[in-house]
Amino acid sequence: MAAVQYNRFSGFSCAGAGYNLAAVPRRPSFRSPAFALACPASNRFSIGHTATTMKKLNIGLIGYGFMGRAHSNAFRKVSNFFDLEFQPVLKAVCARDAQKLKAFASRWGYESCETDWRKLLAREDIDLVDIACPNDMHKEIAIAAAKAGKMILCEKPLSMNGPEGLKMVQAVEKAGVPNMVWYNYRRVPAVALARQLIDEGRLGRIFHYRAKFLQDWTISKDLPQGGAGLWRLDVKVAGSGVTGDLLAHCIDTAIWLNGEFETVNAMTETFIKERKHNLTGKVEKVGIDDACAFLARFRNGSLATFESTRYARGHKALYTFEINGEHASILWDLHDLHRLQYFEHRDEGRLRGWRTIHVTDGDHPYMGKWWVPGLQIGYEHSFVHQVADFLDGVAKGKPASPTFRDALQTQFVCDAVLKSARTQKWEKVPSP
Ligand code: SOE
Repeated sequence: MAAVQYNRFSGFSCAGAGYNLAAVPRRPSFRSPAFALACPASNRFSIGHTATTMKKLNIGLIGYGFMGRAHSNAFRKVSNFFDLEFQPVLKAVCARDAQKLKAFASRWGYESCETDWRKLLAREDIDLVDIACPNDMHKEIAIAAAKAGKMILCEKPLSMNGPEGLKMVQAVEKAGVPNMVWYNYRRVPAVALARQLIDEGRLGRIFHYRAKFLQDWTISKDLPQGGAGLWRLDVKVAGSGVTGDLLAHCIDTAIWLNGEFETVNAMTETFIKERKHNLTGKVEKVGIDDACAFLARFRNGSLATFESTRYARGHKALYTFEINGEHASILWDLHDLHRLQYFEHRDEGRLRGWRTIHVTDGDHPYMGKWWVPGLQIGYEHSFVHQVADFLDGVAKGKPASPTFRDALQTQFVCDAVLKSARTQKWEKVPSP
C-alpha cells in the first residue's frame, strides 16, 4: 500500500490507493480551505483547524434497518467517550417509506428526512454519506457520493462482487474522499488485542487459521425471501448468501490478522431450493448459498479452514476464530466477545495452559475510554470504535482501515470462493 500523506490545505494524497483531496474542488467541501470560509462557522469544520471546540461533521444516513440503528448509535455515542476533533451531527436520514422514516428520525434524533438518496447527496449540508442499505445499492450510491465529494462509510460487504467493488474503489480514490467499510469485528477490543499479540511476534510463525460463523435463522422452508428484513435471502439484492454476509467478516478479520489469501477451495449448498418472494408473491428459485465451507492457503504459508451456515440449529451468531502459531495460540468467540483465550507454550511447564484474558483493563485496546477495569462492553461498541478511528483518521490525514481498497481484497476472496464452489477446483485469489 502506498504511503499516505496529508497536507492541511489540499488534504490527503496517496499514490494509487489513498486520498487525493485536491483533485476535485467542485463545491466548497471538507477538502478545500474555501470550505471553512464559505460555510457558517457554527456548522462547519476545516481540516487542520485547531479550535478547542469540536467541529461538526454532518451525517447523511441511507437505510434504517439493523445497520442503520447500529451506525446511528455509534455516531451518537462517539463524542461522549472519545476525544476527537470532529463531532458527528445526525443531519439527515434517507429511505423510501416516508412514514417509517419519520419515526426512525424522531427516535434517533435526525434533523431531517429524504426519500430520494440523490437529493441527500445533492445537499450542501451533508459532509459524510453512510450507506446502510442493501448490497445491490452500494455501488451506485458510493460512486455518486464520491462524485459529490462526500466522505463515505459503507456497510459490509463493500459490493455484490469484485468488479463492482473495483469501480467503487476507483471512484473514491479519484475523488480523494475519506472512505471506510463497516467490518466492525476488527474493533472488538479482544480482537484488537489478538492483532497486537500477533504484531509483537508472540505467536511466531503461523501454521493454522480456523474460522466459522454459524447461524440458524433460515432453516424453515416457509420463510420467504426478499423485501425488508429478508433481502439477505434474495441473490439479486444480496449478491450471495453466507459467503458475502458472514464469511466476509471472517475473511476481513483473517486478512487483518494473518495477511493475504493465496488460494481457496470451496463447497456451497442451497438447502431450500425455492421460497416465496415477498415482493412478487411467487415461489421463486433461491440463488444464495445457504452454507459454505472452504479451505485456504495464505501467502505466509499457513493453512486455513472457514465455515459458515444459516442451518446450524442452536447457533445464532457464533463467530469464532482460532490461530495456531509456533509459540502460542489464540481463540476468540463472539458469544463471549470480551474474552481472549491465549495459550503460551513458553510458560513454565507446570503452569502452562489456556488462559482467559478478560479484555476490560485500561491498557487493553479501546478500553481506557469506557468504564473502570473489569466492566465489559459489547457488540455495539465495536461500531463506536470504528467511527472514532475514522474521525481520528480524518483529523490526522490517516485513512482508517478497512478502506474501500482494503475491503476489495475481501470481495476478491469471496469471488474466488464462489467460483471454486462452481468449478470444484482450487482458485487463485488475485493480489489487491
Ligand atoms: C446476518 O444475520 C448478520 O446480521 C450480518 O449481516 C451481520 O453483518 C453480522 O454481523 C451479524 O449477522
